[in-house]
Amino acid sequence: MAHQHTPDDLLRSTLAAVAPGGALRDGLERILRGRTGALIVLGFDKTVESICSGGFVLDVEFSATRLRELCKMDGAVVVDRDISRIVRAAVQLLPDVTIETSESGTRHRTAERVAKQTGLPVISVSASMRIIALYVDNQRYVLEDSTTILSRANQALATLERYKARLDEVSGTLSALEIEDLVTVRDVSAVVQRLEMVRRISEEIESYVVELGTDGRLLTLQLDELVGGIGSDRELVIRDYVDPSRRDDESVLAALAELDATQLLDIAHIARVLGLPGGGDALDAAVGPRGYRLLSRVPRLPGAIVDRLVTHFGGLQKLLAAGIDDLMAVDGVGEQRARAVREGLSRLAESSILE
Ligand code: 3AT
Ligand code: 3AT
Ligand code: MN
Repeated sequence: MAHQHTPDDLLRSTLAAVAPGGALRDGLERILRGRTGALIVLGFDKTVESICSGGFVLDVEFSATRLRELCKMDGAVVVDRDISRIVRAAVQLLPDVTIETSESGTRHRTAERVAKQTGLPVISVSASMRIIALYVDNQRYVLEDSTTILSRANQALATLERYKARLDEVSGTLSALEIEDLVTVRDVSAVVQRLEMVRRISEEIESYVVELGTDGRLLTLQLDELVGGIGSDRELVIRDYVDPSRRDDESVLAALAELDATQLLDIAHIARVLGLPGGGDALDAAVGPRGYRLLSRVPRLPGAIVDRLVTHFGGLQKLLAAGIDDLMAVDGVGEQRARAVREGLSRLAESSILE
């Protein structure tokens, strides 16, 4: 596991470490079947050392079977941060008793306190309740079996499919309006809204993928098929319409990610995040794209050339009106490339009108 910065990252990487398909999960399942229970600290540093009492000092390669055997003894097992070696077994952990814990049994109280005191993930396998729990900072996370997670993931996938269909609709409309120079703030905001909704549900599915480990392979394929390439569209729409001198792409994307569910449904709110006029009639105000998104649909056009074309022409309409000679005035655009751009844009214009 890499070094962590936020609690969410740590939970995510811990979920990945215990996901099905890995040796740690295999060991935990064996312990669960053996009904012996376990208390495992994922990481060994000065703090952990200072709260370890008794037990054995080891330095053996980690394996599922070794973990299972060592957990048959009373006490805790400590493994190193990458879960490659087992460094202590049968130790009594003596965390600071003034740290609050909401758990009841001594194993679980200890697990929660050790996680809080050391900042390292701690796993408990309950002998009596037959559950595997992760303690990460202040969070407790009970692992579920893959069937349960998969059914939730499949529901999310069905939602994603609906969102994606709606996104395709509104972005197709945007393309057509861009070509006809009829875009309003509302049309842009609707696309940004739908892109964000798709991003959120995809992120949820990605976290299931992490948790499912090897049981989530099919899910990854389905997710990629639905949303591959959408990430760049979010940036392209923003670069098309947000004034870069007023706000940068990153902060707009961050602001969108922070909207709550109600704000996300409010088109005027989205318009304000984009820095476009939002209130009342302002949603019907006309706006025009710089052309990044549609130029990205022209095959084999390098990003540097797209940038130069946008800077040179200053807007999609001027690009659409440009002839071969006008295009060739741009640095790096020879006759062949000028024709490719011209044909690419014409083809987009034709296919948009047909929709
Ligand atoms: P056995 O010989 O197995 O009975 P042991 O010294 O090996 O005793 P365990 O670690 O198996 O003890 O703990 C058994 C139970 O004793 C677990 C817990 O319910 C209780 N226990 C142990 N230490 C404490 C404690 N400090 N406070 C309250 N209960 C404790
Ligand atoms: P179960 O749900 O019964 O597995 P529990 O929280 O009720 O867990 P117990 O008091 O029954 O915990 O203790 C079970 C074992 O947990 C006993 C010992 O092997 C281990 N354990 C408990 N406290 C500590 C500790 N401070 N350090 C190391 N091992 C501990
Ligand atoms: Mn117990």
